[in-house]
Amino acid sequence: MSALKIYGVPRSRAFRTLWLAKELGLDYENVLTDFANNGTRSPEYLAINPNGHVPTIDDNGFILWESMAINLYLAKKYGAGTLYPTKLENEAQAWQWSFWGMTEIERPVLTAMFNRAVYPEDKRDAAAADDAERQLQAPLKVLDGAVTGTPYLLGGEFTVADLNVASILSWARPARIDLSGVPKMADWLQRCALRPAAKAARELQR
Ligand SMILES: N[C@@H](CCC(=O)N[C@@H](CS)C(=O)NCC(=O)O)C(=O)O
Repeated sequence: MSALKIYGVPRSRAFRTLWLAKELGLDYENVLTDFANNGTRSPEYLAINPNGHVPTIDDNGFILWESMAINLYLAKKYGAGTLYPTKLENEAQAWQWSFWGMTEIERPVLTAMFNRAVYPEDKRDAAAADDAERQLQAPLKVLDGAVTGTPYLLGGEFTVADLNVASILSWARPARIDLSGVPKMADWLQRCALRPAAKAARELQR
């Protein structure tokens, strides 16, 4: 039995943590708690995450929820000096990009994806999707600028900052977000997505 349990099906935000676990080479158990069959609402699951959302981790008895907090915690614990920056300022930049991803881009990417790819055709709101795509233009330009002249957000090496933001933007393709105006950002996203650990995590979604 693994000391680390990751709750959540791979097609959910648990993907972020599964990708990170693969980057770090962690031994983990993926508990396939699924919102589609109300697994996130069972009394057992609500006892560890009263929000009824995934992902949650149980790291040898330590329970943590919120995908970005989980990833920052695991990266710091198991990847300090590689995936997790050791310099205080760089650590703060990893937080900056993680919070930025959640507050500036996650909602509009999801809105576009749901209304272009997930909801049944007759429930899709094309105007809401277009509006969400418009909202993304400014933050995606910010990201494009941040990866112009540097391969990754914190410099030469891929870190948890890249993983956290790129995992949100893994929805950009099903959301059919036009990235032609942000070519550096599109290249960066591709670099992140082609990492063996990212591919291995996507395999879990099949
Ligand atoms: N801010 C949370 C959001 C978690 C979240 O909403 N997860 C979705 C799946 S991607 C979920 O559990 N939905 C099921 C539900 O609300 O019942 C995080 O990033 O961990």
